[in-house]
Amino acid sequence: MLLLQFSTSHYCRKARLALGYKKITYQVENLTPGLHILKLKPLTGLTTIPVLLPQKAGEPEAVADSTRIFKYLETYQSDPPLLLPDTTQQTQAWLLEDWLDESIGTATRFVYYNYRAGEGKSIDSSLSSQLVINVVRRQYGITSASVELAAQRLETAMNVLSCWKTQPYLVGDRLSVADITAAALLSPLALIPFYRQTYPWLFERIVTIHNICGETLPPGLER
Ligand SMILES: N[C@@H](CCC(=O)N[C@@H](CS)C(=O)NCC(=O)O)C(=O)O
Repeated sequence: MLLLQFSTSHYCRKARLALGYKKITYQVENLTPGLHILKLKPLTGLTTIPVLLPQKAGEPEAVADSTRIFKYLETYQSDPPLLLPDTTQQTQAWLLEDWLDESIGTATRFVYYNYRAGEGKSIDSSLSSQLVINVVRRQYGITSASVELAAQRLETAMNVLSCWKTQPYLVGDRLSVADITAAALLSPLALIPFYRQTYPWLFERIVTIHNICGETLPPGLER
């Protein structure tokens, strides 16, 4: 299998965590932002990564979108399962997955790039890095007003996810799509001191889930 990705994308981290959890062997191809559209559009009709290419007869040519990748991987190899046996719990896990994917992953992106362009500039103050950050900010419409809204959404997310303080999994009694999605999509916050200091439990869970899935820890959490 081949995963088309941007190396720094938290949505691609989400796909890698699922692949790692299932111990599926795969390669990655890092696409160049901007030029990625030329490759993806004809392949998937979309412009976003991650995209998984199963590269096997009888399998789809390309699976686009991290949620579809979860569903595809579950049919490709059911063990260990990403889904919970109880249907009510699994419905709740998909609900969390969708909310994290559509709302919180975007909020993380806004707060993260805003930080990297301001207080966190010293993480990489090179011209090329700041250029990329500014292109991303323009591409996604990251302004001080939209960052404020995103930060409020993250505050709500921390309340919703605070059950992680006392229990290892967000839903049920084993790892699910909800845990993997939260661990990936909130991981960029590890570089922001406010989140590290205010929500230490979040980063403990993120580390544990990366270890379970055999995925390299995100920047800020490496040992
Ligand atoms: N819902 C999508 C979101 C993926 C997404 O937003 N990917 C971003 C990178 S983090 C992307 O490909 N951006 C490039 C573009 O939109 O052209 C998924 O889960 O796969």
